[in-house]
Amino acid sequence: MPSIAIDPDRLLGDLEHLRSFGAREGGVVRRAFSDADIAARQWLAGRMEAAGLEPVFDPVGNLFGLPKTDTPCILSGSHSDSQPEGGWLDGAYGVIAALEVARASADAGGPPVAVVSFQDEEGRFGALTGSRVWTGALPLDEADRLTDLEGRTFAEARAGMSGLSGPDFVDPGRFSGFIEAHIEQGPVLDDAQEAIGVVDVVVGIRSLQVRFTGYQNHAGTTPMDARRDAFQGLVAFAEAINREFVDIVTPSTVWTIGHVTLQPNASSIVPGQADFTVQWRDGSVDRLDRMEETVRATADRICDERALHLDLSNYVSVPPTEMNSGLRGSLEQAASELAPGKWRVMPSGALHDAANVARLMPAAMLFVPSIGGVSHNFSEDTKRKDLIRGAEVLARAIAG
Ligand code: HGY
Ligand code: MN
Ligand code: MN
Repeated sequence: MPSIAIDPDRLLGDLEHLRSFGAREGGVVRRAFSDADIAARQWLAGRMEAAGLEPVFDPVGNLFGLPKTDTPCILSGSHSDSQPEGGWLDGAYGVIAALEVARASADAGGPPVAVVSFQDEEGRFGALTGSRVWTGALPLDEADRLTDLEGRTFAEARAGMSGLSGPDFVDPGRFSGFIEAHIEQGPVLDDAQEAIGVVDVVVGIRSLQVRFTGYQNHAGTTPMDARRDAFQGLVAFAEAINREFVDIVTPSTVWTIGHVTLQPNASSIVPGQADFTVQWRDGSVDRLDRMEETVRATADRICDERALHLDLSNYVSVPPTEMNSGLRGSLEQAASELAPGKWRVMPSGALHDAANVARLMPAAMLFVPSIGGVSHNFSEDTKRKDLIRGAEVLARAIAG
């Protein structure tokens, strides 16, 4: 098997170009289906074509670069959409590293490599929407009913790409396995001054969109005991789950109320409506179940006690996912050759498309360090030598 030599300048040059779509304060704002996202995907399709790959947009905006081969080949990639305030490497790194390995392999007469940029990994409509639909974890008609925080549906958003999207989904049978390169997004590798993480398990996540509806009233004339204050309900809910989780969680369990909107959000009006997301993550299904029971029971109780109406929607559940031992072994071998003494096996506390793709085929992940462990922040960054080393490990794992 010929050794594949990636081109560091081409890798870094494409990463910097992708960074220009939705560029903001060193990071990116590139929400799924936004103009910046669609422009970035069109540019990626051009780069795939220039690499000899056939660019194919599926019905939900996932972009594949398919090599000409009649035997199943390895698929590599990640996502190119971002958080509302995203770093320039989250997802983007895995897409460009995969493209660079595909090019380098073709240049060296190595194995064909397919490339993918999944859509809406960052969950404008929930979480990992594009790969959940592609892998069958989420039926398309159900996905189409998902809404973003402005009330726009997934169907409306994806219609914005109808000129690019084909009618069919790419057959997963075209691929022998999936490897995703990603920044760690945490402090472990950076603190240890290591270069490569090989993932053994991707934690599971559950999340819900919650609405408490009370009664909007005058903040000066409404006695405290006559209020149906949705914000106070949210505060009571947050305090209650923090208390009740103590007997369920471990130090590595996390939970977040990350998005909150109040209606009408005015200083002299008792809030009539509170909309918020609650998500929780852990490596154990049993613990995720017990946390879910607590979330639902606590929301019911708080609303009963405070005469609030409860609505739950946009439920997301991705189970903890073991990575494939065979592909993991290839990554470990490559890491031990290219980063001897500077790599480790580790879990992923962040969610990734690999967790969905693992439902259909062998899947594995490798990490490169995040400086200061910072991510989902405009200042997210990785040393350039680590970006290059990660692509070299990916190339070695794919083509030996
Ligand atoms: O939230 C996550 O874990 C991923 O970065 N979307
Ligand atoms: Mn990501
Ligand atoms: Mn992310």
